[in-house]
Amino acid sequence: MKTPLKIAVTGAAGQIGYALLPRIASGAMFGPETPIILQLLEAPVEKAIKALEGVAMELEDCAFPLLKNMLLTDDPKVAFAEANWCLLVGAKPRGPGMERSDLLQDNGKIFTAQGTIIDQVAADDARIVVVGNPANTNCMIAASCARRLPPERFTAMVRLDQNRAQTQLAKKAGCDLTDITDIYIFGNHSPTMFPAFANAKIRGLPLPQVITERAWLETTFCETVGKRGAAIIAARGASSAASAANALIDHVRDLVTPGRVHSVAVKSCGAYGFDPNVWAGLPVRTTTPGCYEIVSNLPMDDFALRKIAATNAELIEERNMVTSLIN
Ligand code: NAX
Repeated sequence: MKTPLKIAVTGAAGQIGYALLPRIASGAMFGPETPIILQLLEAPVEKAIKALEGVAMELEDCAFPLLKNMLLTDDPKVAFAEANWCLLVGAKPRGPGMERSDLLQDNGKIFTAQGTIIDQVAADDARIVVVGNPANTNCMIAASCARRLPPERFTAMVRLDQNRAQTQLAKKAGCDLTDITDIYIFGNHSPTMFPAFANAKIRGLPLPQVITERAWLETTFCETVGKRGAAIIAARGASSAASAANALIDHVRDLVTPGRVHSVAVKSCGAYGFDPNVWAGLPVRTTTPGCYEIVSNLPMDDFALRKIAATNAELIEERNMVTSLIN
């Protein structure tokens, strides 16, 4: 049998954790041949640890053949020890009256600490994925604390936005979801992100030749995708959980599957005019399992360039709010 992969998951007793862990343990993330060990981290709070014990009991009761062991802890050094994948979901939610800059500061501190510890104790091949918001900037902070692990190992999740965009386009065109391809997310995981519709395809045809209502694409479509998280909170009374967990499965599965082209927030290195040191959603092509290259040659019209400039400006503004946390 293969050596089990060690998967660290933070915020494991939260709502995304609850939807995510059974899917990882069932093989949806790493395939049906890869045994796994889950290393689950929660905040050092009695209620959270108790809830985590309950989640672990349920995972035991699922009797997943691939799940070889579980470790529950409130100590990041234990959770990240020799981990091959570190899925950083846990973060503080924005409280009443809290400014965005306060959230950036509070959550930024979590990612400084976790980035430092991951760099010290995780496996040599460790890959880190940040989901906790503000995901792009938290990822930049965590990567800045690493000395051993290079920045390209740190990615943040914009896949939920890609999946949302794909569905909205299929609904508008009245086609099957799988007919929509090449739709990628540029920039921040926030309402400023840009789903680059002009590069998308429907059954291989350029999307604007099929959905000819340019005004709908520029306004309704971009706004619906950008504000989908808020619409779900308004309807459900809680933020996206099942779809976020599903997007993380897609993010990692596509990162370990050579040839896949998908949206991932990575260090931009200046692609498409982004500041070279921000983590921006970009199309990447997986080269070998866990490695990727940025797809940097897609044409961008004036509208796209303006949208990219706006989301880039927001990423720079976020970075300016956390300069004290960047190493
Ligand atoms: P929950 O509040 O349900 O769960 C978060 C969990 O993290 C809690 O159990 C909490 O105890 C734990 N936690 C807090 N600080 C921790 C720390 N220092 N170490 C370990 N655990 C810690 O939130 P949930 O709905 O699961 O969302 C988690 C994060 O995902 C939030 O930041 C949320 O904003 C973000 N999201 C990101 C998305 C994306 O596409 N990038 C989409 C979904 C989601 O909104």
